[in-house]
Amino acid sequence: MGPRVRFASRNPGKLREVREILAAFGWGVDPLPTRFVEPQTDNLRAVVRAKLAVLRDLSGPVLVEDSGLFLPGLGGFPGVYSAYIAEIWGGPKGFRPLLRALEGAPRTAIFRTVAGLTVDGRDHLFVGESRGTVARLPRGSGGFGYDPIFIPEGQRRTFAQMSPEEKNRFSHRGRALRKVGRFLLRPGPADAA
Ligand code: ITT
Repeated sequence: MGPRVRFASRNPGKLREVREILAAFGWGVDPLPTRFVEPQTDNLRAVVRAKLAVLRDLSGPVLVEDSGLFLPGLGGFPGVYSAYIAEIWGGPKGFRPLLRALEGAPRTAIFRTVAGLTVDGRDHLFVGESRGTVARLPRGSGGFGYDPIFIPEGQRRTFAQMSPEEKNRFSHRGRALRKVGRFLLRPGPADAA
């Protein structure tokens, strides 16, 4: 059995993607279901550092991540509140209030992931971004969360209309986690650019 990292998250969609992405680096991923009390902050890095602080005493590498959809047309909303907004407006409701709020506003969108890895008591952060636009109506049934309304730059389909491999190629999580994968293979300075 190859090397393994524990991933502390309660989101099964994230777990599936993190597994697929790190498998390409020869790393296995074990779930570590953890309920975090997230600090009230508008900063993904601060959320990730707070998650890592809870886990630092565990042995072996432990991974967390926090993601958000930032809409410049709505002043950056929902951003760090993405999980809460998905809970009340997502799923079968199709994010209708969010789509309505965007009518007449710029539809550009940035999906951002900050991944945090703690190894031997030291924390490392890695950032990944995917730029794109918000679709006028939800499309597709793949992925999770905001995938039916996010179209990455240069594409016509939403993340939810793509295969998992295709989404990972363009996604914020794919970009952040490939940095984690490279770091796990050859630890050096973390790439948190
Ligand atoms: P954790 O246990 O890992 O914290 P979470 O779902 O609470 O899981 P976040 O706070 O990072 O995680 O949630 C951000 C929200 O954005 C949440 O509703 C996700 O479903 C959504 N989201 C995150 N990554 C996404 C992706 O790749 N595609 C679509 N929606 C995504």
